[in-house]
Amino acid sequence: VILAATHAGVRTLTLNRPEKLNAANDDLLLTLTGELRKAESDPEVRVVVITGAGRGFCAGQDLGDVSGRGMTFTEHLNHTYNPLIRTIRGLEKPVISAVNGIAAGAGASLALSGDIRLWAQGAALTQVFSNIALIPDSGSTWFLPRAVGYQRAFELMAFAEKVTAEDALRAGLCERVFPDDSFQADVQAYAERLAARPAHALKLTKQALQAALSSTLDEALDQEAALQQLAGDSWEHAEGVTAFKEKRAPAFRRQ
Ligand code: LHQ
Repeated sequence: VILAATHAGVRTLTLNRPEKLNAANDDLLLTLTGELRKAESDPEVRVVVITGAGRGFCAGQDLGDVSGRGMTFTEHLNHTYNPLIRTIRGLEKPVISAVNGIAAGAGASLALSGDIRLWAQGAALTQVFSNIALIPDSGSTWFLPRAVGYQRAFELMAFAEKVTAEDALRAGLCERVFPDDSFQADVQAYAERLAARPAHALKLTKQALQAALSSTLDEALDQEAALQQLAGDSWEHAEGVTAFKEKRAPAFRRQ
């Protein structure tokens, strides 16, 4: 259900149920979470990319799959989707959501959850939950209003309106849009550029940014002061300063 490969420090995890637009069953969700944890502890991996095989990114819960039926909705979310989203956000390496096609329901949440969101021109996002009279889950109620504001988020959720790549870029739901034809290569090139950045500093940046999303300015200033010490004590910082003085590019990748 998940294809995994590493090239040049970039671990790409591909949702692989293309005939169902990569709709998620428990196997896919638990395998993806397990793969993220493996990527975390693999020293070769500096950046993780999550993408989909075929024309879809992820169509959300597989509505034909019964694997979650022995559980309540709450138990199902706590067993599969919530650990996945928490793992993405808690990972000490950057995670890129590479949205190659339609992202619907919990698939839209997955698309929104990356530290960086790269979209193909033909991709789209839809909060389809209300089509089946459910509420947005897997973090959508948290991610979407932070990007588009409360009322726009409510409207997108109420009508399951499709957001195109162009609109997503304008609305701050993605950072870059690449042509469909070269999407995979463009994502890999982007991810390799990210992999060349200082991994330890990015880990601390991810931590500081997430803490700041739910803190006061006072708390954020304290958090920055504490984490800056860890960054400042690192070999990466020494290398960055030396490289600046020597007027050369810093070498942040040692493996
Ligand atoms: C699918 C699916 C799918 C199965 C396309 N399942 N087969 C829910 C419940 C419990 C606990 C936890 O949380 C959740 C969270 C959720 O994610 S709820 C939302 C679940 N997802 C949906 O309701 C999306 C349903 N799909 C759609 O609305 C459309 O398929 C979209 C808008 C994604 C794409 O539309 P099209 O591009 O027109 O493609 P299609 O509809 O023709 O789909 C292609 C095939 O994929 C088709 O199969 P077929 O055999 O007819 O070719 C679909 O049945 C299948 N598929 N989504 N979620």
